[in-house]
Amino acid sequence: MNNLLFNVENEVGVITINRPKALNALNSETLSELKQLVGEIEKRKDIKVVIVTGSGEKAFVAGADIAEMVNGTPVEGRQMCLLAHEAFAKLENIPQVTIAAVNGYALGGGCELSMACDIRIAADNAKFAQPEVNLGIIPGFGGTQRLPRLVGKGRAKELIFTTDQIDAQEAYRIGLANKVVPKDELMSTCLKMAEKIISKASYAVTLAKSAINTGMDVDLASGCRFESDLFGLAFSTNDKKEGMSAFLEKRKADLKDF
Ligand code: CO8
Repeated sequence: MNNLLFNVENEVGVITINRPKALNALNSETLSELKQLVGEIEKRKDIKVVIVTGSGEKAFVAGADIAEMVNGTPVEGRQMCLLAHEAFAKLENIPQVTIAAVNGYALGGGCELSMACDIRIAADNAKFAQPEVNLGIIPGFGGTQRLPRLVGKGRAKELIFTTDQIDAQEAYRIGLANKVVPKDELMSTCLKMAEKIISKASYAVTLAKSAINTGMDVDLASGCRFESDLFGLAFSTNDKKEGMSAFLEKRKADLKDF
């Protein structure tokens, strides 16, 4: 991989977008690499949580690569957009929990990448924006769809129409960031949260993720029906037997993968 770093430790995989000279801007090659890497991670049972971050001090991801787009044709623009959709949808729906460690600018495609993760932890120097209409384009990596789902239609429209850059505290206030932490504590906070999630019944966490993701895209009755199917499935696991028995026997549960 030319543009990504990846390492795994203690069941946590860390993907680092690594194009610091371009503030980690996402070009087609990076998107292809991300799609391939996420496809590999999806199959790995030894990874329970994935953290996505950007290299360097300044940026998470400063957007799609403007230098690549400047001379692009409509067909090429659409292709890049579809490639990002595939990569981000894969990331959004992998069985593992994903945490965006937002370590600076999360602009345009960077904000969109963070929104394809389950949870966003922002360093106190993080800045979020959807500046696309300054460039004569619109958010094209899912931003027109995921931002309103996260912060509501009115706030999403304001951010996209004005291109206003918001700081980490404002992102937290509107529900875009789950937490704001001093920048030096960003990784340790993400790892601590990962450790907590890993200590739970991991198949149940995957089922809950799937129920939430699917439920957000369907009507309430269909979502609840899907939830009941997954709830039933959870009854087939050893972790359900162990978790409930441990509670009744007043001891700590020994939860495993299933
Ligand atoms: N693409 C390409 N290069 C970039 C990008 C980018 N998005 N952002 C920064 N860079 C490069 C700069 O060109 C510069 O390169 P060089 O040193 O060779 O001149 C280097 O990174 C450092 O950047 P700056 O000198 O500008 O650093 P500053 O500290 O002065 O500013 C900012 C930092 C504020 C982050 C500034 O770089 C900036 O405004 N960047 C662009 C932000 C932006 O508009 N992002 C949105 C891009 S569009 C997008 O994401 C659309 C997604 C959907 C696409 C659909 C597919 C077709």
